[in-house]
Amino acid sequence: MKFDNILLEKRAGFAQITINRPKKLNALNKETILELHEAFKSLNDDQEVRAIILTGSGDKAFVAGADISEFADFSSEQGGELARKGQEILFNFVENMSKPVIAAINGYALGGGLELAMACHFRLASTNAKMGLPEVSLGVIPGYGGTQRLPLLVGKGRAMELIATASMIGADDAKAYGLVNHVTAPEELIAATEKIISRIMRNSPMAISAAIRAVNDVYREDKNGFETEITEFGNCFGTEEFIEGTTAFLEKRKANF
Ligand code: CO8
Repeated sequence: MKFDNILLEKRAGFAQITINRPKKLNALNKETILELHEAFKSLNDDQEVRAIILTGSGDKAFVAGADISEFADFSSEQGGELARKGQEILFNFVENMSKPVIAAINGYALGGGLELAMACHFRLASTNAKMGLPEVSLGVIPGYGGTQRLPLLVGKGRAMELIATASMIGADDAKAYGLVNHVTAPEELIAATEKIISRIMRNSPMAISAAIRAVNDVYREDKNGFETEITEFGNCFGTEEFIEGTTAFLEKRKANF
């Protein structure tokens, strides 16, 4: 697969996607969103890939937002359609990936950029990261899930303040808010993310997928997360990975997943 706007690199057991439009601070244009969809889709089906890092190219930005030049003259219908399609093929798609997707926020994560990071399963940030949803300063609101995911991560009051003031917060505040899990020096960001992935890779990929589905159902009104948990829990029994995991424990050895 050939991409013009992203880089896709596979390493031992995991992959890294780097959004690669540094001159535009990695802003998400239509093509980039389509390429990201293709890349995530192929990695979701790739049994050799057990986790994915998502980051931005250059030392300034993760993603500085949706590409404003593309929607500045849109009608109300076109705007709604852009948001709907983007949510479906990228933001919700990432959230429902069967393996952990980790955002390594290496600079500005604004608007659609922060929304993309929030659709990932969790986030790390470098000390130079700046995060915010500045859409109201453009006369529009977050359209890629930001009004929904930010309150879930940081609480309603903080989300309302961030959105209404269109302000940015730094990495330490983001960590205090629960928006990112860890803060590192810029040059250590990818290594720190890989370290977490190496711990993920010791565990059962089948069980991790099941856990992602169950955790995601906390936030879905059409699902009962407790029921999902019971079903997914039951489904683990009898699988090869469950047999390997429990047998390894009883034999006092490391499981080989
Ligand atoms: N879209 C398009 N181009 C951008 C964007 C963007 N979001 N952000 C930066 N760029 C471009 C600049 O235009 C500039 O291009 P050029 O060199 O050709 O003029 C280049 O990137 C470098 O940017 P700056 O010169 O502005 O760099 P600075 O270091 O001076 O400033 C900032 C960095 C503060 C990040 C500044 O670029 C900025 O404010 N960017 C816009 C941030 C923003 O408002 N993001 C939210 C966008 S709206 C959004 O994401 C909506 C999501 C929901 C959409 C739902 C569907 C409609």
